[in-house]
Amino acid sequence: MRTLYNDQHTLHHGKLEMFRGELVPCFEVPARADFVLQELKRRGLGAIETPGTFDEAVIARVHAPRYVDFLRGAWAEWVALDPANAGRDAFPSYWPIRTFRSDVLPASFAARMGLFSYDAGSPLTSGTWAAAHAGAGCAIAAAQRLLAGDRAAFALTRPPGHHAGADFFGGYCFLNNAAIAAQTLRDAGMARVAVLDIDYHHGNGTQAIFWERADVHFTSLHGDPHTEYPYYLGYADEQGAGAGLGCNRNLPLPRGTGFAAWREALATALQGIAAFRPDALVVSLGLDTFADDPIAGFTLQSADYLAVGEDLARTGLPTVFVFEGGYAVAEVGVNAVNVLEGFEQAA
Ligand code: Q9C
Ligand code: ZN
Repeated sequence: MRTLYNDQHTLHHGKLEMFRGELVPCFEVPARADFVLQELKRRGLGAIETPGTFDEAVIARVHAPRYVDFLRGAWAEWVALDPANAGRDAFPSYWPIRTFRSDVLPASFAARMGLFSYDAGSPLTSGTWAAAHAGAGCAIAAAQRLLAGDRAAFALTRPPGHHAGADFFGGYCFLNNAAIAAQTLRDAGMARVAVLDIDYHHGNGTQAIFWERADVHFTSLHGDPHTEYPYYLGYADEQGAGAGLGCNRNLPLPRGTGFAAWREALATALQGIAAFRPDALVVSLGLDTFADDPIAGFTLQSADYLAVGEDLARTGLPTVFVFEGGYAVAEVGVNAVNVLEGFEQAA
């Protein structure tokens, strides 16, 4: 299968993130994508292409214009506050939680940082917009490969996307690449698209984007939010609303879950997706379900990812894979490519 990749991802390189009261080195680093790229080449999985310019209209169908405008100009605003800011990343410090207003767009940059985010773990850097924008282009181009008749395509993107909502960043995510891929398929005339999120963390952004929609089915397998990030969404009783009622499915699993139980949940997820009769599948491919991941709690082994790919191939659906989390940096390439190769062998 083809990989859509843009080396501009390296422009997003956060220095530190807030963790347990101190700033620690970022887990979400450029080397993650480098390891995946290297493994793709080593195993000759298929052509690796860099998309050219693209029509941004689909981004505006997923994200709020005032949020996209903010992201595009955020770094310049941050440096304008103090020239010394050029040497440090931007973090939010204030959030409009319940009882505050979110309809007013404040003039203050600090206030807008908080309005458009939900955690202090996602530094905004000089190259965040360029990298996220190029990543969205990869997601669009991967969706277009399906429209051209390919069975599958891989968007090798970072920063990741599934925690980003219509108008907020968080969880290392700024633009929701999986949602952008799904919307691209819808805009091209596919009637129904399913998004399956197998990152360790619940895909709260993707769920929120499609919450009231009947045309995009969202299913997520993830660590139980009672104990796992992002904590405030991802429970089993969240089924969608309005026209989208019944088009959202969460399968939370306890910290410590191993491959046998995880794979059973995957089978449950795939049955629900088949019942939706989608025209295509978008997989939010997080590899932080790996046993040695430093910030997650499942125990999948590298060989298990081959079986994951095989299970996904048996849906028979045209499939876009979108790279999400996975922080065991040295192993993330083997684990990601195992999924893709398992898929190709069973397809
Ligand atoms: N310092 C994705 O996997 N922080 N995002 C967890 C570790 C947030 C993960 C605590 C984790 C976000 C795309
Ligand atoms: Zn994750």
